[in-house]
Amino acid sequence: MNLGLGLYRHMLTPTNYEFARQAGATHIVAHLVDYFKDGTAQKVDDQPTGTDRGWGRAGDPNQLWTLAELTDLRRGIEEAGLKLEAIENLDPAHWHDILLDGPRRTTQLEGVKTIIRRMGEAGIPILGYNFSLAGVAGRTKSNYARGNATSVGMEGAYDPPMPRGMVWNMIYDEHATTGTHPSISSEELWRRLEAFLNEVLPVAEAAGVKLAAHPDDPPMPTVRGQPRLVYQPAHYQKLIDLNPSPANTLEFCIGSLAEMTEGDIYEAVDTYSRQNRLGYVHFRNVRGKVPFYRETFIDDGEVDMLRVVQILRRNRFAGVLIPDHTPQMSCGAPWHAGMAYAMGFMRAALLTTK
Ligand SMILES: [Mn+2]
Repeated sequence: MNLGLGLYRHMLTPTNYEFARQAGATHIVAHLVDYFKDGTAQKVDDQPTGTDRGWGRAGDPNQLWTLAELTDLRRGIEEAGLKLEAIENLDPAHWHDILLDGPRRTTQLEGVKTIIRRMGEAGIPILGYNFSLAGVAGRTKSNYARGNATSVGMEGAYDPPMPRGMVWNMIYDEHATTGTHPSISSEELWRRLEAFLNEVLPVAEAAGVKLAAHPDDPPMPTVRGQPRLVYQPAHYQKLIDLNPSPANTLEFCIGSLAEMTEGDIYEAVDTYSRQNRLGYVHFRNVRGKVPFYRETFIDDGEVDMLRVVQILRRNRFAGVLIPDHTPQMSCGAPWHAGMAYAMGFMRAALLTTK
């Protein structure tokens, strides 16, 4: 089991690679989607929460991540003495009509296959994704965590209809006609996911890349009036059972799983790690359940994180843990301090459960 750090696009710099190594990381998970592009006055040194208009604008629909870009990224990280374990998330610009079953679906499926082939060629083993219409929306930010630290949470359901031109909490078409996306059924969303996996997993397998599915964040049955896929721990089994490919894995988010109203977090960790289906792990802690929860410092939530590591160890999980999100610490570098704090805890957990 290895310690990693997730870095947002604008943080993929040699200085942050040094920071990761200093904090004990051996691996990096890179976000290539720019969540902060033209967003409404969001701080770029914290996880995005956004407004009713989402986080910001999606990327260029006509520019897929190139082989050169991916190879340079991997090389830069290796030059710093680290390994690039995963790319986290697809750009809504590249797959909005796969999510929405829109007119560009076939073209975008080919685009995603191209990205996966290029990742394989560039030597990047995992693509984390979140198959969601509303995306990570409806969360609030306040001084929720210990010592008044700024953190993210939820203060009730969030179901304003989703404007046309928006998906995955980003704007992919600023010129979309006014109006909103009609709500679809849960069955329809599962059908779209299954069709996506059946198309893409054979390509991923051939390319030596694993797909890893994040559960819903926040794990509500609906957000913006649209259904969610994995908002209870048992739904992950349904996703795994859709396709037996070894490339069909999970971006296993302890925080999101702990926010779910059903199930037991330790049982969930045991069930899915025993099946050898974890791509990588988002290692974070929370208090409460949807629709009222708060992200906490790693040692201050309701989950016994050391017990989680022990279960992963027992089931021989050999992949990477990253902190996912942490509260912001009061100092000159709130994001970095929060991450360093979580990683120190994780390093100790990994050393003492061997
Ligand atoms: Mn997560």
